[in-house]
Amino acid sequence: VDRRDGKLAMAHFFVAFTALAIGGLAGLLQTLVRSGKFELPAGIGYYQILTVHGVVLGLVLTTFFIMGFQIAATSKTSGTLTNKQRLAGWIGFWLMTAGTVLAAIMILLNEATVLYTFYAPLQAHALYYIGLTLVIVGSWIDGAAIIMKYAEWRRKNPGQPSPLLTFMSLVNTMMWIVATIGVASTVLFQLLPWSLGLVETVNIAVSRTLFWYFGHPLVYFWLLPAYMAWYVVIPKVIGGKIFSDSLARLSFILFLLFSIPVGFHHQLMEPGIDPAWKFLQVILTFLVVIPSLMTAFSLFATFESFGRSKGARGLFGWVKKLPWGDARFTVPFIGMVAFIPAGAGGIVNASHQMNQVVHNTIWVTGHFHLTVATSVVLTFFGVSYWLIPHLTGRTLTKAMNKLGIIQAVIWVIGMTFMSGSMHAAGLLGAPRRSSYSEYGGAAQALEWIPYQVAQAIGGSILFLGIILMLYIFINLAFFAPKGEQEFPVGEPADDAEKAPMVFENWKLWLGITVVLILFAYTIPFIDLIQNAPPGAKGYKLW
Ligand code: HAS
Repeated sequence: VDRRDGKLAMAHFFVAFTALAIGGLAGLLQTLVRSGKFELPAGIGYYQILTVHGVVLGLVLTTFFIMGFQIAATSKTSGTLTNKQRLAGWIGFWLMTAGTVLAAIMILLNEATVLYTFYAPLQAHALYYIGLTLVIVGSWIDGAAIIMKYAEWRRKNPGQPSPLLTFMSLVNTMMWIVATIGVASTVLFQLLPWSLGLVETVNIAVSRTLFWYFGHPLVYFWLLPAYMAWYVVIPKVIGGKIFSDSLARLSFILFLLFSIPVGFHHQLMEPGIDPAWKFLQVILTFLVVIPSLMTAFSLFATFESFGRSKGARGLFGWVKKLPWGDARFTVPFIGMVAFIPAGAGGIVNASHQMNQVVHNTIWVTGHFHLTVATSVVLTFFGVSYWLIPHLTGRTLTKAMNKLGIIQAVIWVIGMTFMSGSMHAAGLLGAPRRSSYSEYGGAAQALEWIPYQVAQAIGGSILFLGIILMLYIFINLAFFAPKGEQEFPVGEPADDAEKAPMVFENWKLWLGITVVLILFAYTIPFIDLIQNAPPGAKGYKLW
């Protein structure tokens, strides 16, 4: 990657890892409070800390890391950004950073204790919403750098499929832009005027629906960069080939189509939405599971083909041939394994009847600590081990490589305690998003307490993992020996056919995406507006 593009990507990573430090500390404090053995000092509230944790890790760490990674990946595979493209990247970066700082100040002042989902009736200071708007608009401009580079590559290489990593970055960017229209609408047209006192009420059901229109593709926006590493980088790291370039493209296109019209699976327990539309969106949710199953298949195939090419025999002989001592492989691999129970939990959530058991319990928190906070985050750490030194002109030493593996093992131990006990306590009915309480000595609540102590133990172990990760990051960014670290980009298997050009037909894919969204959401939105309770009708738009 060109040094100038590297600087842009690194700027994103500095913000991302600062977020990791702040958000990780907030997470530790939360688990300690919930264990009942610790009280927050200086009048700091539990929900304030919970908001810091969710916003800073769920929204800031992820968005900045992903944008930085995708810029580096596009620059590597489609060529150095032009000055105009890089300028878009920097403008986007600074807007996002300014918005983040503004939102963070409001949370620290306790003026925006609205959790990371920030939906009504919780209300924040207007400056918080303005901060979020800057982050969203900034991310669009940042993403424009990738779109412009892709368009330029296609112009220069007519009739050729674009480089796989660029293609994947583009799909994720487009999915993000389509999805953020939902959250931008509720922020700009509902929450901001409401917090400024311009309107007295807002239609809460509409605001939550707009949020989840965005909220579900948001989780795939986190996941797809991990899939980029799994599909393209890992085969090269292990010395193998990409199982199928076309299958990888198809799975990304399926994510674009099916990620968005599924938000109702977060609202299955909410009134005001006709069950028939919930049913439809549940079906679409099961369709969006398919590209993940394709990914699992493809990864097993990559690993097995590689192992067999090295002479492995028997059903699982290939496992022994994988490079277990290489953090660039082992750390994301642990993330992949975690995604098996994580995804199974997601399927439980999406099943309407079972959702009634787990909704709003801490099971859901356990689910997303396996998905985003293990599968995705460990993959991001695994990517950092080669990408940060690649961008800073340094190398990953043996000692740091070993520390990387130790870090992942610590993470898994901490997460097994924390997420495991969250799942278990959730099945016993423990609510999510609640501080420590004995609920007046209720027998059921007493059952939750040992699990909450286990969560605190897990949270403390995870915090150690965060300190170790920050140490590795600082080493790779500033102190590791100078040298050249490879940016591993896998190649398709020798007998692979060229990817068909239909994958690059954006009119077709974006067209189907829009049709599916309109199909899944138009009538429910009309219902929500028409059936709004009298108070909500006070708002002139909705
Ligand atoms: Fe989810 C709630 C359903 C995936 C994140 N989810 C959440 C929330 C978050 C989140 C943050 O239907 C909470 C939001 C809030 O604050 O309220 N989720 C799903 C489904 C999937 C899913 C069906 N979620 C994710 C991913 C996330 C994420 C990914 C972040 C990155 N989720 C739900 C539902 C709710 C929900 C409901 C609402 C619950 C409620 O009531 O509030 C699917 O996409 C999962 C498909 C995945 C698989 C696994 C495939 C396995 C692979 C690994 C292969 C491994 C290999 C290595 C090859 C089917 C690809 C193995 C090698 C060996 C040797 C073993």
